[in-house]
Amino acid sequence: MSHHEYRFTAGPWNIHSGADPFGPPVRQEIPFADKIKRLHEIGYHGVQFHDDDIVEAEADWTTAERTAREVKKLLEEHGLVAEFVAPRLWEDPRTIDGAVTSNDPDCRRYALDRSKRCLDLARVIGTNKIVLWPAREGTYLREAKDAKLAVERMTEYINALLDHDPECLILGEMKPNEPMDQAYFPTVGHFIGLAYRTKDPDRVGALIESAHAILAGLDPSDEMGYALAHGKLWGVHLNDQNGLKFDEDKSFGSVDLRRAFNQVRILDENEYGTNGEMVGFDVKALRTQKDEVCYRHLENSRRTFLRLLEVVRSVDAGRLERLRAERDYEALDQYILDKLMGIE
Ligand code: GLO
Ligand code: MG
Repeated sequence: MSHHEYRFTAGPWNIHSGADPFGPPVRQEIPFADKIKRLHEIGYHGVQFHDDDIVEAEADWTTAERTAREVKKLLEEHGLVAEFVAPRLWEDPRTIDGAVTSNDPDCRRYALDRSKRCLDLARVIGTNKIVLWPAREGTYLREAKDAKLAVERMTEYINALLDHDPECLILGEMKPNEPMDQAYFPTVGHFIGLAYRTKDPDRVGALIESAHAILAGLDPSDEMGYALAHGKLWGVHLNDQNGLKFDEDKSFGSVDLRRAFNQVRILDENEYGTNGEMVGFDVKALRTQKDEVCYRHLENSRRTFLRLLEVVRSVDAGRLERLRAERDYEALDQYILDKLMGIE
């Protein structure tokens, strides 16, 4: 197995002032250029963007293009690249009841136009990947929308994006709930099923977020295995999640180290990254964190990934195979625990 290097990314939204639904910001807002500089200093290679992290959604195209070029230049000055751009479709009043699955055709039109523009922005900033997190493509109550039509609308929407940019790659980032009660595409399997219904399945894949899989009651590394088996794991949002509650975006490995170990293991065993895929984190600093240490969650997540990588690569494959063959899963269990405790 090759021992390739990993490239790490995070989004500007991962460095934030700590506001939550119950309280105001508790830290200074950090200028975008400072975030970029610091990401490079702490060992990151790229940046994930929403369209409006680059330029406000209402800007005319001339302004948008110019601003995107400036942002690209800034990235280049720090040796960074853009990993993807995601249309932030969930904040505009026109997407209150969904962007793609809204019952209102004007709202759906807005969402499609904005998404096409997102593809154009992605090109300017130097990536052909866009990420779709279908935040409001679901319902608060069953009777509000048509579940079958929702799938048809999502397929049409993706087809329109594939037509708009014949080189683009579309990565679905699925989450079962929050902000909606029930999402129409709660897991990676749902989205990959839909990918095969589009006009160019080879350009439709997935980004898997650990916390989203956990919220669906699933193991993130198994979800990754599913996408890998389809050749469709093109991005990850590694983080952690303590049970079934709001999406916590905790530092990678901070709740369940073994679950994190297994994510690193499946990625490394399948040489994730050798086709240009990056290791993205979607982690948030704890609200209690002071200004001067507000990047620590990003430093820690990267450090934990790299440390777990050493553990993964130190696993004795022959021993593992033997224990599997003997079906001695108790011994296997303890072997992995000892590895994680640094005893083996
Ligand atoms: C929220 C999602 C969100 C996306 C981001 C990029 O639960 O994880 O943060 O990752 O908007 O698509
Ligand atoms: Mg995410």
